[in-house]
Amino acid sequence: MSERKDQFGREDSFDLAVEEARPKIKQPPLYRVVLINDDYTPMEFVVDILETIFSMERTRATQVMLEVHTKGKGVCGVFNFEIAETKVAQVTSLAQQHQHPLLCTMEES
Ligand code: TYC
Repeated sequence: MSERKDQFGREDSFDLAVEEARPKIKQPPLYRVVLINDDYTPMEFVVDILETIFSMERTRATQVMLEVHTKGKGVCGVFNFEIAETKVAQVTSLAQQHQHPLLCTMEES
């Protein structure tokens, strides 16, 4: 046993086993970025958005656009909060610049 003196000169033992609390760690939440259908945004514009902002190949971008067009909404990708928020802002800004009513939102996945 190791004997040492504490700050008041008392003998004390310092061999207590102290277990550190396990850090409570959790995976950060992920968010689906979703496109909403409307009657006015041109199909070509939506395909361009999916290619440029979501890095999709043209074939995939066309599939996703058609899914949104026929089902009302569709997922463009799943990202952490900051990236999802940035993509939504980029889509919204481009749609506004071109005066299209295209809506893009995010939902926790
Ligand atoms: N429905 C639009 C049209 O017929 C195309 C479209 C697809 C619009 C997807 C929005 O998120 C959207 N021109």
